[in-house]
Amino acid sequence: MKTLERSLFFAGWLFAATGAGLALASTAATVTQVDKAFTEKEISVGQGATVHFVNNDSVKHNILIKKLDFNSGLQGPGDSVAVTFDKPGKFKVRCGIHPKMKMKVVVN
Ligand SMILES: [Cu+2]
Repeated sequence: MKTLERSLFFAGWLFAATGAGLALASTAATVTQVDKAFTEKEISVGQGATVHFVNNDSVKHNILIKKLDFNSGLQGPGDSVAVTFDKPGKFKVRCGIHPKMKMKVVVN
């Protein structure tokens, strides 16, 4: 009986660990800014995910997400801006300096 209980416990633990691993896969993402453009037009992440916007350009950028009331201020070359998406939905991300820089984050 004790052995069976232990086996069930282990199976449950394994399932939980695997589930956590899958959840972790969608809790972080990186988008780069190069040549005055975002490297991704659209990304999908899980609710609660943190997206890192990395300025890999030679000019300053900015991260503006109206729906989240988020404004990073000036983002110099090499600077990374982290944004956590707590709510599901579609979020337009723009650069306040370069109007043509746009992308979308879909939070599931
Ligand atoms: Cu920009």
